[in-house]
Amino acid sequence: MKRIARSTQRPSSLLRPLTPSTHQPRLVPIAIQSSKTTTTTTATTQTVPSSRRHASSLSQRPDSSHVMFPGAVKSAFSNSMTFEEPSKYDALPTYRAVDQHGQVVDPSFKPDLSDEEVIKLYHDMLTVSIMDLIMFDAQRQGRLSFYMVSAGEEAVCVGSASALSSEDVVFCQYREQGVFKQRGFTLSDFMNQLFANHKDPGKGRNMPVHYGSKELNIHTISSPLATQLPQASGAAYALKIQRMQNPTVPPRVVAAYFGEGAASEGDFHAALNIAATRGCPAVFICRNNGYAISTPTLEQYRGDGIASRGLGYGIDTIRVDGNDFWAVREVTKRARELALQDGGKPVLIEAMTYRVSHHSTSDDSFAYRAKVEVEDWKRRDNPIGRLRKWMEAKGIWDENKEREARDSIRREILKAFSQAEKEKKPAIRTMFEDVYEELTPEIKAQMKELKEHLDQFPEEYDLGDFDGGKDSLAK
Ligand SMILES: Cc1ncc(C[n+]2csc(CCOP(=O)(O)OP(=O)(O)O)c2C)c(N)n1
Ligand SMILES: [Mg+2]
Repeated sequence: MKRIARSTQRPSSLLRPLTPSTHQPRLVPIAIQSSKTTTTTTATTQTVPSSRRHASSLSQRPDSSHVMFPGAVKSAFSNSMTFEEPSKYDALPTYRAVDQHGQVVDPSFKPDLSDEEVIKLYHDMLTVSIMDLIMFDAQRQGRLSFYMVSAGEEAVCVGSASALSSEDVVFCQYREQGVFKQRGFTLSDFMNQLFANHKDPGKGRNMPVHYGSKELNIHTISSPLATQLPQASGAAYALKIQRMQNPTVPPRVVAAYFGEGAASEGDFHAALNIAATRGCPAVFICRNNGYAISTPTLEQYRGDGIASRGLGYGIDTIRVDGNDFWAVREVTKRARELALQDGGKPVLIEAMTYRVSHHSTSDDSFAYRAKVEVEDWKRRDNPIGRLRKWMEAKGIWDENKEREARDSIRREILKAFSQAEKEKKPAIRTMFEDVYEELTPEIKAQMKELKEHLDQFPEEYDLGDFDGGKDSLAK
C-alpha cells in the first residue's frame, strides 16, 4: 500500500475552506484569572493570534475590567458575589402572528402566500389529522401493528415545512406526518409503509410510521431518540463544505425535528454544540408538546424550556406559538435565512404546542393526565381551528368548503388504505438481502433451510401474502 509521509501531507481541500468566516484566525485575547480573588485586576495580558496560540495558554490584559475567556467574551469583574437564579429571569417570549381567535396580532405580519397556497397547506393539515383518526382506529381493529398521531401539532409540521426549500435536507423524529405531507409524500406512500407491503421502500423492515423518502430529501425515521440530531449537524456540515467547494450549488439547510423529551438525550447537546462551533446551517425545530410519553415537562427539565439551551450554546433562538401556523412559517422562513448567513450557522426554534392524543397506540395517556386537561386544550386552542378562523375572516373559507374538503380527504385516504392493505408483503427473500452486498454462503444456507421448512409445513404460514410466495427463496 502506498504510504504518505506525514510531513508532506497537506490539508485536504475539504478542510481548507473552513477558515473563512466563523473559523478565520483572529485575535483572541484570553484571560488568566488570579487564583487569589475573583474580583481583582492583577492578571497580565497578552494578545496573540489564535492560530499561533498554544491551546493551553491564557492571558489577561493588566487592569482590565473584564474577563476575556473565549466563551465569556467581556464578562465584567464584579465584587459582589451573586448566584444567578433562573427564576429571576422572565421566560423567553413566545412569538405569535395570529391569536387563537384567528386575529392578526403582529402588525408587521404580512401573509406571503396566495389564497390557493394557504388553502393547500390547510388541506395538508386536515389530511394528516383525518389520516391519524382513521389509522388509529385501524390499529385498534388489528389491521396494522402500531400508529402514532400528531393531533395538535399539525401547524408546527406543515407551517415549518412550508418555509423550507424542497432541496433542503430533513430529519424527523416520528410525529411529523405534516412535514412528509407538505413535501409531497402521497397517501399511498404513507399507507405502503404503514402496511409494510412490497411497495414500501423500506421493504417492511421498519415499524409503522418510520417513513423516509430519498426523492423528498427526508431521511428515514429511526426510533432511538435524538440520534437524528448529530446526524443533522453532520449533514449540515456536509452541505456547507459542498457549497465551499462548489459555490454554484444552491444554498441549502438541514431541518431537524425533535421532541422536548428527546432534548434530554446527550445527542441533543452534542448536536447543538458541534453545529455551533462548526457553523453548520441547521435549523433545529423542537416540538414542545408537554409530554414525553408519560413524563410531563415539569419532570423533564427545570430551566426555561428548550429555547434557553440554544442561547447557552451560542445559537440564535426563538420560541414560537406552535398552534399558530403563520407564526411557525414566519420564524422558519427567517431561521432558514439566518442559517445561511455568516458562512452558515445553526438556529433553534422551540414551538410550544400540546400533544392532544395518546403518545402512540401502545399508550393510554389517561393513566397519567386528566381527561379534562386534554379537553380544555382542544377547546381552547387548536392549530387547524385557528388557521380556519383566519381563513374565514378573510372570506376564503366557510362551513360548506370545510365539509366538502373533509369528505373528499376521507374518501382519498380510505381508497389508498384499501389499495395498500391488499398489496402483497415484500418477498420472503428480502429478509436475507441487503446485509451484505451479496448473499454470503452462510446466509444462503439459512435461506435454504427456511425453504425446506416451508416446503414441509406450508399450511402453517400465509405464504400467499408474500410477493412470490416461497419461490423467492428458490433463486
Ligand atoms: C434513546 C431512547 N430512549 C427511550 C425511548 C423510548 N421513547 C420513545 S418516544 C419517547 C418519548 C419522547 O418524547 P418527546 O421527544 O417529547 O417526543 P413526543 O413523543 O412528545 O413527540 C420515549 C421515551 C427511545 N425511543 N429512545
Ligand atoms: Mg414531547
